[in-house]
Amino acid sequence: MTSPIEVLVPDIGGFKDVNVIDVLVKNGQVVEKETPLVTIETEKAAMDVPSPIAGKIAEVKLKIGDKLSEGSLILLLEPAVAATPADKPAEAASPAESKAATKAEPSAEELNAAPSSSTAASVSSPTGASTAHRAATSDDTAPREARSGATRSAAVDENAFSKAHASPSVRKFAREVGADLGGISGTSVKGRITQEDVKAHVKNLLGAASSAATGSGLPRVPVVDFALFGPVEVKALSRIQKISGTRLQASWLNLPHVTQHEDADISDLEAARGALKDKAAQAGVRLTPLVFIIKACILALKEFPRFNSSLDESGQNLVFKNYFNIGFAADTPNGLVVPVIPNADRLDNFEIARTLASLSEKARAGKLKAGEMQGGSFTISSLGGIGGTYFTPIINAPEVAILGVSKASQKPVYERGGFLPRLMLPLSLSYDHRVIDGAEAARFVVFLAKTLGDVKALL
Ligand code: CAO
Repeated sequence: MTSPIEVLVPDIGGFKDVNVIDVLVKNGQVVEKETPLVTIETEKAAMDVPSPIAGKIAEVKLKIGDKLSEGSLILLLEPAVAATPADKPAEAASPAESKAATKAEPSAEELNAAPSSSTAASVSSPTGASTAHRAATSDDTAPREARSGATRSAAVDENAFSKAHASPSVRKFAREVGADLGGISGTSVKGRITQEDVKAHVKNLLGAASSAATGSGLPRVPVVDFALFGPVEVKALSRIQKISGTRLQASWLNLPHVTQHEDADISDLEAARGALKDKAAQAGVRLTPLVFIIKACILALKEFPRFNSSLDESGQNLVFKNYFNIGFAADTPNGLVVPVIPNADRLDNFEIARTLASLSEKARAGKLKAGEMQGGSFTISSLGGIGGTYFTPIINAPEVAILGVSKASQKPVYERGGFLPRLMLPLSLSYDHRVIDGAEAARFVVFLAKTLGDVKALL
């Protein structure tokens, strides 16, 4: 077993306290001579410091963000057994030797001789450190590249590639995987492109290609390694979240959603609800505003039956339902569920309140049966007990509309020549625009608001 040698920062042209912007190796990793170890960045360029010899990394001694100067310790390296005399550990550790060894990336001339081997904008700096200059130097390299007749991927914009802000090792990696650096946004300091950015870009392209192949054709969101930016913790989604997530996404993608907002004046309703509180308590129920909102929705659905319909599988016919099964979104420790109050139109207010309470309790205890979440014809999502004003609920497809309810608050309303304090309830109706026109949706919410203001209709 060979004892580790120290690998130090070589001559980097007199720059001091330069930033470590990437650590390219890990403890225990086997490296070849010239394998890039770290990327450092001066005011002028990013440089890779390559390994002076082949071996195994014993211990990396720095991290991203550290500041280095010539002679700073980078890591301890166990030399490979087959080390040549020129690669003797003691010699390799000295900055002078490192200087000789740092010419890891091929020069532009070498590139011309061996076009397939590596980077576009990498040039050998006077110090021997391999650097990725930005705009200024890349202009110099571009003509030489052109003369070389190098074979490049047709999809790569060479000009943009050469101007991209990336270290030589990242450029080399991008060449190897055929990625166009010009089309990648860097996530590191000052927009520098990291190897992870290149990987994410390639994954995205592959993902897009595979979804195109499977027919969805949806562009994918970027894959980001969050751990690069700070400590993270990974927790699995709950079973309910996974199921509802898929359904919500299917609805969001398949149904053209529009949300219509309206305020309902529930001042009189609130007074009536207050007057009923004792009676409700005696009956063992809690009359929340949601009870009356359910009642008002049923009246609105009877007036506008399209909102209680669904498109059939062919998408060519509307199925009108002659029942009023009202679903309501319930927030539970395991995620969102939607219990259904069957035939809610046949229940009085106390019965609605009782069913709401028992289904909510079951939902929170995770005891809802599958049948208690099926057969809904219209859904209400009430955030009124929590707060907020308006939101855009996602339709519980194949239903065609959903009512979002927010917290009622006192607002000045201009009436009979002056402003009066009125309790206003924010309503947000999302609807499937394939089935419902905007004018019809506006009529629906206006009717609903009027009904909520009409206590007699709701008691
Ligand atoms: N405006 C003002 N106050 C309201 C209100 C409103 N719109 N709606 C409810 N409140 C009040 C209630 O009156 C009650 O106050 P009191 O105890 O003083 O009477 C309090 O807020 C709490 O009500 P609640 O939430 O317990 O009862 P609810 O009948 O309004 O709602 C349920 C039941 C199950 C729908 C609700 O608890 C819930 O889970 N809501 C979240 C739904 C959700 O997550 N939607 C988003 C889905 S999309 O991610």
